[in-house]
Amino acid sequence: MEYKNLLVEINNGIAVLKINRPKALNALNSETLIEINDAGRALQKNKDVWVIVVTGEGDKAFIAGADIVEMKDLNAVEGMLFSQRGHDAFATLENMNKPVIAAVNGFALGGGFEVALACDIIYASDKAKIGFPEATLGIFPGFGGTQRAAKLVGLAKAKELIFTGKMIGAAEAYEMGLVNKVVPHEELMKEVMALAEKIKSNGPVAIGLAKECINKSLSLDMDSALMLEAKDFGLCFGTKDQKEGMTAFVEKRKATFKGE
Ligand code: DAK
Repeated sequence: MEYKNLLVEINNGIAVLKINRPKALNALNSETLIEINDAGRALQKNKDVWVIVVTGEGDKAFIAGADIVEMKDLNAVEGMLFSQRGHDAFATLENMNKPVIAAVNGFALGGGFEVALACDIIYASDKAKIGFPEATLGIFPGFGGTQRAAKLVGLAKAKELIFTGKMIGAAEAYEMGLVNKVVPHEELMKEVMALAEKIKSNGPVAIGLAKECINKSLSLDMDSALMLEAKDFGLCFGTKDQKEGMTAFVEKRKATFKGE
């Protein structure tokens, strides 16, 4: 599929997926949601990709939310379709068995911050502005924001952000636990790529399984979650990577993983 609103670059096992509508501050229209879903699925299947980075084109915005111009006149059926496109795209990012890092390079508002929340790790530029302005538009975060934000920062802080619609800076978002790290704007991609490289040096099958265990734990009781962990842990022992990792330790050398 040719993308109109996305740039996808793959280098040495790391894919950078860039939302490319800088004139609209990378706002998510239906077309972009379909493209994110398609690109995410392709990256999931691509054996040469081990880590994915999501960011926004331009210097100003990660994603300034869902496209208000498109949403404004939707009827109920179109609203449902828009919602489904969003849910498909977000589920693809969240459920792929590869780590996904959000590099928040500017405004990350509403559905835009919800994209970051569907990623596994969030690094933010010190110029980033984060918030859920939906209530100012008469809606509320509907791409998983009420759930994922509350799980990250607790109910009261998530409610404060969502009820007020206020924008906060990266430092406050970090203090709250909304983002993993804040870095100087110019250093963002360098730091994110270093993180991606660090993750890539480890066993990708094990990381994918750990991601599944952590994500599923949110909707499972402790016994079921531990059962899943035991099963996934066991699966590691069926991989060449586990043999290589432990053999390398015993032989006092660095492991070379192949994702097998
Ligand atoms: N949608 C469409 N266009 C947008 C946009 C957006 N979200 N954000 C910015 N733009 C466009 C502006 O209209 C402007 O276009 P032109 O006028 O140049 O044609 C261009 O980007 C530059 O924006 P500004 O001129 O406004 O730039 P400023 O630096 O002055 O302000 C800003 C930057 C980010 C503070 C401001 O643009 C702003 O407040 N933008 C809107 C932010 C926002 O409210 N985002 C939340 C959208 S609501 C759903 C689930 C979830 C959602 C929807 C449905 N379902 C389950 C169905 C999610 C909803 C949202 O995300």
